[in-house]
Amino acid sequence: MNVKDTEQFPKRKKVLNSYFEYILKYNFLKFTALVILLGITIMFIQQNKYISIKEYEINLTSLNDNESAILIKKENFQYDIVFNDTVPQFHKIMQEECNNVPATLRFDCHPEDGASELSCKNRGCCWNSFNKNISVINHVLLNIPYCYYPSNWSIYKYTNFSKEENNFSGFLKGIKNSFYENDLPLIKIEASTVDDSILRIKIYDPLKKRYEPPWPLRTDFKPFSQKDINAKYKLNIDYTKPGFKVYRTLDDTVIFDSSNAGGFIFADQFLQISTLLPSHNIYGIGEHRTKLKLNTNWQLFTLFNKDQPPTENANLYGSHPFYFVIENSGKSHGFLFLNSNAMDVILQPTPAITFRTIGGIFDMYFFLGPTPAAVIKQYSDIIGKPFLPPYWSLGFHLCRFGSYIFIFNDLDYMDKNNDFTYNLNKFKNLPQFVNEIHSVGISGSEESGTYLPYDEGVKKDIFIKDEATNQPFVGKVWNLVSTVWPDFTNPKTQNYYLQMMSNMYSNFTYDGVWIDMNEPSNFYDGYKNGCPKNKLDYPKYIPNVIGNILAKKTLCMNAKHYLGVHYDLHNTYGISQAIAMNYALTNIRQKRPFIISRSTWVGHGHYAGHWTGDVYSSWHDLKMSIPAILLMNFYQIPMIGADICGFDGNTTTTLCNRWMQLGAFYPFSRNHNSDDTIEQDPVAMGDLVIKSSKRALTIRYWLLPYLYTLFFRAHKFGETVARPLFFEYSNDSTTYDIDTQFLWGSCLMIIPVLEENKTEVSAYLPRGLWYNFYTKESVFALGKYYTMNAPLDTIPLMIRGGFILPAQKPDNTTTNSRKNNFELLITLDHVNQAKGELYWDDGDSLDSLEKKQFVWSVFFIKNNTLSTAKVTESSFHEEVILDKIQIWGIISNISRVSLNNHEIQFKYNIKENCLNIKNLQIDLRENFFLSWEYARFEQDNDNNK
Ligand SMILES: *[C@@H]1O[C@H](CO)[C@@H](O)[C@H](O)[C@H]1NC(C)=O
Ligand SMILES: *[C@@H]1O[C@H](CO)[C@@H](O)[C@H](O)[C@H]1NC(C)=O
Ligand SMILES: *[C@@H]1O[C@H](CO)[C@@H](O)[C@H](O)[C@H]1NC(C)=O
Ligand SMILES: *[C@@H]1O[C@H](CO)[C@@H](O)[C@H](O)[C@H]1NC(C)=O
Ligand SMILES: CC(=O)N[C@H]1CO[C@H](CO)[C@@H](O)[C@@H]1O
Repeated sequence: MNVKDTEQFPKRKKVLNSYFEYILKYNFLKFTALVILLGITIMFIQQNKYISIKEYEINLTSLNDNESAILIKKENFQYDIVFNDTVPQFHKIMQEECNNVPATLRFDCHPEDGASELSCKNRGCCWNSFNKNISVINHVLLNIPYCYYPSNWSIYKYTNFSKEENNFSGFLKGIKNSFYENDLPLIKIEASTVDDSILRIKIYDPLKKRYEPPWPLRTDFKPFSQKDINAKYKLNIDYTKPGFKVYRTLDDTVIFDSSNAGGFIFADQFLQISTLLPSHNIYGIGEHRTKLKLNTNWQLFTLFNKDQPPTENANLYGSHPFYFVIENSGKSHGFLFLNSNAMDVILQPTPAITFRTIGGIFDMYFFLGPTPAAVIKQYSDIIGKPFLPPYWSLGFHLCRFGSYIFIFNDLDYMDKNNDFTYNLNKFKNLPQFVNEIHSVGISGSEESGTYLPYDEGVKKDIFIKDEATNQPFVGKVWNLVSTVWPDFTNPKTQNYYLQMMSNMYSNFTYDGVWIDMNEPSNFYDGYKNGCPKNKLDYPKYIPNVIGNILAKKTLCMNAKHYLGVHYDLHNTYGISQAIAMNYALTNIRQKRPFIISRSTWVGHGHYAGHWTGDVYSSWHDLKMSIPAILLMNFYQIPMIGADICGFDGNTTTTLCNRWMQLGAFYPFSRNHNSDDTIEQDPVAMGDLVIKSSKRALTIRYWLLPYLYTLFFRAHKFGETVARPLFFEYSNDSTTYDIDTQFLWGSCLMIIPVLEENKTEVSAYLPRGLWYNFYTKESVFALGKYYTMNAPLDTIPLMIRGGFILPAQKPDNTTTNSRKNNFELLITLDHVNQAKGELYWDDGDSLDSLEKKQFVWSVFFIKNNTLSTAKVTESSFHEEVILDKIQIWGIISNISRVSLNNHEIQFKYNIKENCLNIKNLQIDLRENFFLSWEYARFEQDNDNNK
């Protein structure tokens, strides 16, 4: 849920264009003062309205808050303006340095409102409005800057640079001031590495420690060595400019170049770095509602965690300052700007990107790929790999915000009547209840001695505090009167939380927790009466946050945490809570914790999952859920789903029907809606929705072992679970912006219908052999769009040739499904090979991997033989029985099948080209091999044709 206050889109930066806007912007008193100063000027303006307004608007609007100006009258109504310039350094620029900057290479030198020629030139920047040709680009969210950095703008220069083998570091010395206060006079730049594929460059204050986030827990870094011959990167510094370049050694592609992109600034509350990008294929910079592939046409993304229903161009619940690029060669690299402050990220058609933050340091990581999947894996090496989920969490969840809040996963209820849905008695004994922590806050207004969480918190002194009084910071969320917030950066909070969660557990043995409102959300903008004037809440530059103030629906930025101020810690509140919750649940239940959290930050997926928040019941939201889910997989939060059928607003039968089908393939599959909307569980939606939900969810439950194996691989290797086509086909550029279809792992393609009443869908099939999941028909695709049938009760699915998927006969719950025998679905590729794997354990133990209590086998087919091999030695206490195998794509008759050299029964379906073998009773804890022979007679017949 969210704070229900509809908000406008953020105010866009603007250039003050008229005298009247100027009057509107500055308060009247100030204006009156100016009027007196200008005296005769006003008369002049009145007399010669048009021209003089046109002229003066520029100079008047150029004043910033801390500047003043005096007009000196000269002859014939000519005036000189004398500035009392509090900016110490005037930058001198040459016109030619401005003229040679093409429009796409303009980096914005005046991101605040009110840019004018004078304020721009005061920063040493170029001012130039556009000719018609340029300004006709319509619908740009961020205009092409009028005020931009000249080609050689720089306020730092390198000193003392050392390039010794084991020491690549240097200093930048300030030579001028930026417009932003408190520029750092001296900064240090330092390079280190993690391995051949990960380079880290840190730019920080060597004299005074500035805030650096404590998460993710860092691995050890080695000093960078330019002579490391294995390194996939090279670093190059041109000492004449304060930037650097990172190259991919293999093909000399420049993957980062900050020396030729304007405006490097390191002031106390304004840090900015830009780089040229090698291509327009860029992904990431979450959490935002966007297409999968980002638009580089002057796009602005703001990162500041906010209780904000997903809409385009808004800062949402999480912050992930990470992107990756597919270069023109098909190779990929990634970049993480590890900084937790509020920031703007700007993409422009150069192509180039700018990171502009208001605190912390520059801590930058480069991931050399060279495939998108390799970039994500390298990223996971730095931020931590996803948690291994309990098996039950992969089931279908149904819940509703209202008087009862619970989640269960049971397909069976669809066969019964609707009353069962909310009949607590029926589900009382299922283990799948999840506790929703409704608001993260603790009520701060119960009578002393009556509310343990508050009393204990005060006693232990673990709440976030007010800057002035040192008392708990009091706001309001769902609690009746007031709310205070635990400070999860205080080491004492972990045990406090453990105690509170244990108390709750003794009443109600929950299995998982769902944390909402932890951006953290507040019904007030800071306090009831806002935030007191202070430099953290009102910095000179405020990123383009919804609501235009940082404290909008959250805490004041000067609120105190154990580790620092809310200004620095806001974006990490959610992850700090997820870490504490993960610790509490692990200790209380001694089983794998399952946590879903709305607020996220870098590395969140190691502790918890996420859902995409308060989506609306609309076709647009259905469609946009796909990029949202794929993007979270990039951030290594594979446990992700959108509220199926939509959370806010009333759903419709046609929408909910298609959404249940798609939602069956969300890694986290949950139907959830608001309390003020119509019921939308499948049963309430009627026969069509029941039918298609059962159909799609039965496939999900059948494939749960495959899904679980994908989650295991994410946990172990930093892979994605749901992924876009280009992860598997990164050399096929047509796949780069496909986000209306996606894959589970390498081979199951999901092609949802995203338009009302459509019963056909056009889907791109990359080159290779593909099988229709329902009909087993195969097509050797040529890398083009195909039209698929999509009856109302069916979601089109395709399986790529060459794969082996573990499955299990589905049952009504995950617990029951787990007890059934296993099956293998095998699709041969064009050379009759296939591969796949199964990871299996008890689904709930904390230490299955450490204790080697699992089965992990790979399967492969070659020369008409299916063989298995264990990946590592392990044991497992239960039988893991493989009962059934189906092999698709066998195009001639089979005469004989043998298992470990013993002949066995089989069925060959000549119409479906499918070999079926049943009643196998193979225990997958043992290796086996199964081979088949083609009927000679059939083959001869074929040959004679
Ligand atoms: C400039 O402004 C400051 C602060 O308002 C004032 O103290 C100073 O006298 C002014 N200087 C001139 C030259 O007007
Ligand atoms: C547990 O239940 C009892 C009785 O309903 C109630 O008084 C108490 O507040 C509950 N404790 C927690 C931690 O929910
Ligand atoms: C949803 O439907 C209910 C019942 O028909 C109605 O009362 C409510 O106003 C609707 N809500 C919206 C947002 O349309
Ligand atoms: C889809 O079909 C439903 C039911 O027949 C109808 O109410 C709705 O208007 C149709 N929508 C579109 C976009 O055709
Ligand atoms: C009327 C007036 O003084 N206009 C000035 C505004 O500022 C620009 C740039 O400094 C001058 O060129 C104009 O003459």
